Amino acid sequence: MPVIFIDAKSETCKIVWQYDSLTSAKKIYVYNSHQRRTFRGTRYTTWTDPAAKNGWWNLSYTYEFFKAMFGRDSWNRKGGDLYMFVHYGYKYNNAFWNGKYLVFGDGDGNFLHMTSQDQSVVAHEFGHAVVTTDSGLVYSTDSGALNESYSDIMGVGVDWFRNKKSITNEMWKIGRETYTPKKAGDALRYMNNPTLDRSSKDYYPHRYIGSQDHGGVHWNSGIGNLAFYLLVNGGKHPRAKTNITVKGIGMDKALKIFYRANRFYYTSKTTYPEARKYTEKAAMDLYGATIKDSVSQAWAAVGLGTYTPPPPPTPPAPQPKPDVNCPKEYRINLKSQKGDFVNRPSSGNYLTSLGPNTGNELRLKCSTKGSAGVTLQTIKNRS
Ligand code: ASN
Ligand code: ZN
Ligand code: CA
Repeated sequence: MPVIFIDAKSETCKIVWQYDSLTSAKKIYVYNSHQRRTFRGTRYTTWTDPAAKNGWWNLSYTYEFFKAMFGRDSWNRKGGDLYMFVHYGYKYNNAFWNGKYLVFGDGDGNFLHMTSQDQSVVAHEFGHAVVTTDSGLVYSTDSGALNESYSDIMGVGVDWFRNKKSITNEMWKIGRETYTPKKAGDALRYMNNPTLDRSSKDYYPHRYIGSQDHGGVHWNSGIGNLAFYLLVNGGKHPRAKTNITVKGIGMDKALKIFYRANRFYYTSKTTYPEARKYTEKAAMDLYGATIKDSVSQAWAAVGLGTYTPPPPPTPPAPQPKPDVNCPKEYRINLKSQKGDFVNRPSSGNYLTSLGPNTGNELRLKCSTKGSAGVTLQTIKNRS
């Protein structure tokens, strides 16, 4: 049965959202942790609290995104119930997936504000549940950075989906709705230019290799994030670390490639160089060699390997210009030397005798094909 949401405020009462309630197994339960670090909260049944109401919507769109884009039914692919805890902890400046629940702090009002109200944050945490189910990318070093990057990618994906599949520059700013509520225009992470946050990396040879942040999972995620951004939008490395120009393929294809790589090829230990290989493979499966080339370009642009363009097709050998008078038949009377005299045909053309000649008449044919060599010289000498 279709469930249709209509924008009652617009004059045209536009449909803003619809889904089929019979095919959707979406089950979302929102709990209030009452600002304590507990999962013994109370379940919301009324929706006046914006942390719960907007949280529900953000998770609902996330579910619908995975369903519509990849045919995925919830985080575990089996229609698993979704439990969301809001107001978790006191001024808690974070959100996370704990293996069972999606958990959202209120933030302290300076660094973060109401994390459940941020679409990219809710989708990001759901992304962790998907990664855990599909590839199990271990949350440290390269595999951890790929895990983080996957969550950011799906975060921007849900934003795009919610915006009727139209990209804006703002969408590349992860966490912009919750980050520094007193300051406009900034974000937790910038997928289109990761080093803007002053901790993320955007070039694999310069990746963080220390032990903080589980081996830099939130910093080295910038490398994957930028590769994804370039794959979608096209262009070059924002800080000119490489000189490759990526041919963009748009959001829909890029999302499907990254989803498929994590779903079928990544393992718990996948590294960045392997991610290049696996996303190329996924691109080849889905769309063929040209799109796969864009994937290679995107990774090469962030310092993962090189990209050598396929050799340009060899230009066809120049074809001899046909003689202006070709093809044509000539008749020359040898005795009177009257008739159609012709110039020596240009190279690649042939004058062929159309013998047997009758009487004194020489009949010649000029053509671009042939083997005989009756030249004009010969004709003249005959006279
Ligand atoms: N917000 C952080 C993240 O999802 C918390 C965590 O789970 N590491 O990356
Ligand atoms: Zn994360
Ligand atoms: Ca801000």
